[in-house]
Amino acid sequence: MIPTITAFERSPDRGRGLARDMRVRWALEEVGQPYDVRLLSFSAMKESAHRALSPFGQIPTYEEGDLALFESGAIVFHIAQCHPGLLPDEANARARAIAWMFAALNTVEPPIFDRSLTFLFERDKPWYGERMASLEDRVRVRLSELSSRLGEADWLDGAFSAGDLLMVTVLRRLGGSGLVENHANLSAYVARGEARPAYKRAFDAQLAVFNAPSSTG
Ligand SMILES: N[C@@H](CCC(=O)N[C@@H](CS)C(=O)NCC(=O)O)C(=O)O
Repeated sequence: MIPTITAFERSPDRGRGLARDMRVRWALEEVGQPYDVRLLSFSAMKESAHRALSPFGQIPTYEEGDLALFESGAIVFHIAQCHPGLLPDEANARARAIAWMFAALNTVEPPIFDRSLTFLFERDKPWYGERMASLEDRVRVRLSELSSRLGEADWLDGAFSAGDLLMVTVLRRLGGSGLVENHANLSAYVARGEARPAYKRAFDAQLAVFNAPSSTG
């Protein structure tokens, strides 16, 4: 059965692949699972039909037969559980890869996402400079810790896993800030993720949506 995911009809990131459908697309491409995409306007995301799938009126969602999921991490986890390739078979290695999935979304993403929100929506506030400095300090600490753990390895724990997939998508949100570039191993890690053929297919697919003539102008 071909799953259907949802994505922005017009992504505010202008095709840079920062919206969270990107990680779901990438996971599906990694495991070779074809998928359909239903594109949503910002208003459609808040209507009851979509809220039945996503209580918070957000993308991405995932529908496959009787199953409807929201939360990109849960969706990537489901894909990784249903197909080989994104989680190791050995039980302890699998548990560690899942720990990295949580670390990406629960420990590394929050300060990075807060920084993005502040940069996008709070630049006119009198306290912007102070707030940004404090958020960037928090991001720097996390990156430094992550860099120490990664060391010279290609991936966070052995072979590429769903943990790496999520971590790379989280770090990409810092593109242009120079923060990742302070750590050569993290820059190389992100580049390694972006060089994967499955990543490229997912990126091109979301970019094609942005470049397509829009029905809403
Ligand atoms: N924790 C959720 C966050 C989902 C999320 O924030 N989606 C964004 C796009 S990346 C969205 O729909 N934003 C519009 C909104 O919240 O109204 C996940 O990982 O799926």
